[in-house]
Amino acid sequence: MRGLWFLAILGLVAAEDGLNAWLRYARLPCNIVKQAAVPPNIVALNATKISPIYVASQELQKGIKGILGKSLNVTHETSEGPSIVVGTIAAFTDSGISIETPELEEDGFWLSTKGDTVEIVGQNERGALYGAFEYLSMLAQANFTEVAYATNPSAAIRWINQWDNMDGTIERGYAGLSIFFKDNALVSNVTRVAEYARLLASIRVNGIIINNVNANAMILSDTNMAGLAKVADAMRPWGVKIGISLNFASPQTFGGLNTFDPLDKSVIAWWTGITDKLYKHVPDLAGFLVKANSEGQPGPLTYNRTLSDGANLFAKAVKPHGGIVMFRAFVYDYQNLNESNWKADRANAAVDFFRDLDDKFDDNVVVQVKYGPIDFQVREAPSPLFAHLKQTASAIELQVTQEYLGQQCHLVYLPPLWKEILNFDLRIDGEKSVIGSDILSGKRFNKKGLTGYAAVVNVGQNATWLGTHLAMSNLYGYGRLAWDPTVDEVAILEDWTRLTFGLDDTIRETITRMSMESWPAYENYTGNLGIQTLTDITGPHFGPNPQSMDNNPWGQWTRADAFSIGMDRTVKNGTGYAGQYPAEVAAMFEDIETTPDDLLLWFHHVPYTHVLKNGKTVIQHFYDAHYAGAETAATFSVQWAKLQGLIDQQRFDEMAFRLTYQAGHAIVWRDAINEFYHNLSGIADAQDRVGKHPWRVEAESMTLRGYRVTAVNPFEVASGLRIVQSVGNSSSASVSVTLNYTAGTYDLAVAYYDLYEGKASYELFLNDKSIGSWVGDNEDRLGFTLTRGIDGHSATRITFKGVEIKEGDVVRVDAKANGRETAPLDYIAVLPPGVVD
Ligand code: GCW
Repeated sequence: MRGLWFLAILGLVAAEDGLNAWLRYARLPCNIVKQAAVPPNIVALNATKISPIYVASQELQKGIKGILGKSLNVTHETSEGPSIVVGTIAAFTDSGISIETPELEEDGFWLSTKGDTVEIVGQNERGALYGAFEYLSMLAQANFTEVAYATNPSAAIRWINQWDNMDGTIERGYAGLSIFFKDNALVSNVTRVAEYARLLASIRVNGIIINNVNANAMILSDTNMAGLAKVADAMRPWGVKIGISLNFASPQTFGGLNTFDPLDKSVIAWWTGITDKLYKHVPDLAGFLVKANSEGQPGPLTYNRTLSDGANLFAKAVKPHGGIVMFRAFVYDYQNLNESNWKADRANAAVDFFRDLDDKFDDNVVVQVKYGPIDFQVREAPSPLFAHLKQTASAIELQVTQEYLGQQCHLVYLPPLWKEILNFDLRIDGEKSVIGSDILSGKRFNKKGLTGYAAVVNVGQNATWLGTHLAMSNLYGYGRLAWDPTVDEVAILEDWTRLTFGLDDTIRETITRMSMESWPAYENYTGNLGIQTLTDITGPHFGPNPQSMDNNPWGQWTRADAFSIGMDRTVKNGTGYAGQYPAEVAAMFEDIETTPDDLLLWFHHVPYTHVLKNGKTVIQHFYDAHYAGAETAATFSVQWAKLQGLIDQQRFDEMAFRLTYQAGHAIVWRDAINEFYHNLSGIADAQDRVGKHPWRVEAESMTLRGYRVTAVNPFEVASGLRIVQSVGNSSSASVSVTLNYTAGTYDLAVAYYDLYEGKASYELFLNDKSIGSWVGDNEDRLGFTLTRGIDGHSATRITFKGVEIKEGDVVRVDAKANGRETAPLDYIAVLPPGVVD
């Protein structure tokens, strides 16, 4: 015991794998523990083991033991003397404890630590559990102030959408296989499911759709319904209700009917029967999520029925059971969009499809709207559909999954992005209509109780849940914002950091700074001025591929040509999208003068030489922003390195690896985008950096043994436009070069390509002395969507720091191909301190 204390004082904490996320309940230092006064007993006003109140008492006992080292008793009867009492308002009243709480709404709670008794009072059991987590969060952050306050959720719907497939894979999953499904059935071991529910309860998430919106009808089989019941049982004690995504064609593909027409009697009867059966297995099923007529999914339009006919079909089936239908607004024609039509615009789709349906939905339908009209891009204008749903309840869809935002291999803290949207005032009918606090709260259109939030999350079997420790601040932040969209994004980070890594100021300041810099940096190096994330939209959505945006029907166009760039979405001359906003907002976006720079190319098509409000031309801003973004990303691993010894080794090493990877990949992004637009526009970089790399030696210019020079597609992902690949698959090969730099200490970076299905090995030498070796095994270490090509996704680099180099030294890389990996090399950079290239 004494040994542990000693280690804790030194800050040498045991290795952690991330499984407990922000619920670690790590012991506070002794001097702080001394200041804490907690009552000696816990009284849980419900003794039923599966009740959230009982769970709350167990959590309080476990947490206080961990944080303060104190063992508390749990009883279920009120007693004399100080205690922590947790229960619902009704239970408090029944026990004869008089409490005076302000009005509590569903899931709300009252927490009082004044006097010698701690009162945790929930409007319902779930609320009481939230209150217990709140109290534990305070203790874990050494916040022992006396408080007495009530808090209520801003919105009733605070859900997660998992995109888990029934075979156990996850669509856009970067953290391993599903914790819900295996071999086309629900898992039988629900340990991780319950642990996930615990995490969700602590951030006040109250519902989860567990299967992919691209849904498999097999989820409705008898066996799978029994499996759903088991999953629901595992999550219910934590106050998390489950729901499922439906495949619209199920009556035909699974039920054997010859139609799935939503107005057909046999179809209606079939869905009613299936729904009744589901509710027998899961009596508190939250409801259904439906993706219809989108990206090849079946839907009512097949039968010339409306989207509301489709939604109401399910709404009627769940109505008697108290369920709701989340109907996705992500409906667009993905095959017939034609870029040669200047007026064509995918961004128009949601409003075009839903505008006339506002009075057509049943009252238990919620239209679920992605935050922007395209698809989770690095910056989007807020969806104008919120302004058209006045009679229909709406929920916003956010994405914790970093599909277009670095796939959890890049640090990108998302609450600042979400808050741009949530804080946006749509000025509907000339009145204040802030998306978060007015619309999603249900206040603006009197829809309270039926509005809110859904976040796509790709939690998988990886111990870190999301594949990487720092991405967890996004999940935590989602819960905090869904409860209260006005919470400060820095405050969220600071709480999360203390809970996840302890109370050290350096840790908190460092992680907060890096995280707050991360979204702007990512935007800078992947696509700015509202042009979207310039990623491979016909591929895995990870690395750069700007030309993939255009000349296809997907509609994420940039309309970039040799002279100009951007989508003209004005009413006067473009697609008319700007006119989908209420008048004041429409006028702002219609006029180039009042459109903010960061959405300029979202709304306007301009020459590369157009001068921004910041005084730069569009093209020069592109160049500068990409350099600035990569430079900021390069500081992350340097900042992180300072935390060595303050954070346990396991989490330190795992993050150090990823942040170093990000620094390298940010340069891949920077160069690809800059090369591409430099080539397209023919306009020189005023600072003469693009295409110039004085500190690089291109592999194609080295002495090659067993290697040959090849081109790459897209061209801009290779420095100097060429790479080398080894000849013959498993032969050993090498590249070498005599350096011609003045003597000094340099970082040596080797740029190579790490593909799926192959693990080439490499060793770097300086004058025959080994500097280090590595294997192309990112597919095992990173978890991003895999690629088999030599492209912007596989481009990566490794850096060896502080190497002494003098003129005439010979650098050599020996390599062995493996599988698909031909040990492809792009360049070696010899970097003086401070140079990012
Ligand atoms: O963002 C796109 C994704 C698809 C996804 C779709 C959707 C589940 O690339 O993977 O499908 O959106 O949101 O329905």
